[in-house]
Amino acid sequence: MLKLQIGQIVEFYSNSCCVVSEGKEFKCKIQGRINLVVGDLVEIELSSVSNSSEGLVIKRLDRITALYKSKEKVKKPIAANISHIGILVTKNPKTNLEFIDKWITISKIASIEPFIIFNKIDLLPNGAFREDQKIYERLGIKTFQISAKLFINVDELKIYLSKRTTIFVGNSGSGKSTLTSAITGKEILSKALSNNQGVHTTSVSTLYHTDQMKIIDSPGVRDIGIDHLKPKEIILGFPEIINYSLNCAFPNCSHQADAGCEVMAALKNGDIEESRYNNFIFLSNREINE
Ligand SMILES: Nc1nc2c(ncn2[C@@H]2O[C@H](COP(=O)(O)OP(=O)(O)OP(=O)(O)O)[C@@H](O)[C@H]2O)c(=O)[nH]1
Ligand SMILES: [Mg+2]
Ligand SMILES: [Zn+2]
Repeated sequence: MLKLQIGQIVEFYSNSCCVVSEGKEFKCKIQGRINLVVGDLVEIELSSVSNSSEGLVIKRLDRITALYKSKEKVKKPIAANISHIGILVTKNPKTNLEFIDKWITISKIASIEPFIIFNKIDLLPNGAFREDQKIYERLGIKTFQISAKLFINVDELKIYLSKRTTIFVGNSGSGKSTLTSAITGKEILSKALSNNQGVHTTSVSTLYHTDQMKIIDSPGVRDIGIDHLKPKEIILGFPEIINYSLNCAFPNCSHQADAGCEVMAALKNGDIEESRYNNFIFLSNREINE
């Protein structure tokens, strides 16, 4: 006898996965060639007689949201059914603003809310992130300044994450696993910063449930591929540029040297941040640059 249940993928490997359904974890094989990713909702087939913790994924339900990146020019899903992306930003390892703007762009295009977590403030003088914080708060992007290790401002972040499904993204060593552990109370190994570089670095995305929220801890990346985005789509990651571009004198304005360009005017008087403008131009023109 077989029974069917709905569950959510909490870890996905190349041809098997771990699914949580009705509060229980099942190691599942996958029927056929269903394309799956962490966060997917699936129908699983279980044996109704045995109390086994094994099952078979037979169907994927429609995704409410899906976050994509590109790898070697191929579009790949990173996670499904998430509402928020927490971008971890640190001074060590150094996170650059282009990396942040790329993540904001792919999340806005996926209708997922991005926010920024400045981490490791215990190692820094007061106000070390003030400039970066100003750039993003002006855009209405929520920011937090925390120490995942010393639990500074983690409670405030927990309130924000309540009832949401959030994926933490960022460079390797930025503290995603440390923060996931601080929030969920689960023991998660973090990357040791010793000669043993790379030990306990996260290798697969894992979804953790608490009563209040769901968190996905993802492997660190140095860069995020966005080749699947067309140059014209990039502006969707730059709402302040959309705003000013609506008043440019020419509808096909390139926002670079054109007469009557309101974007250039806003850049000159400081209403648009230079780093945001430069990243917008760079990412929009990247096919030409490559
Ligand atoms: N001082 C300090 N160290 C931190 C903080 N958060 C994380 N760390 C340290 O930074 C190192 C990397 O932390 P991880 O949580 O493993 O980083 P990660 O982003 O999960 O790394 P990957 O899994 O490789 O992507 C560990 O040695 C942590 O103890 C913090 O707020 N303050
Ligand atoms: Mg990790
Ligand atoms: Zn313009």
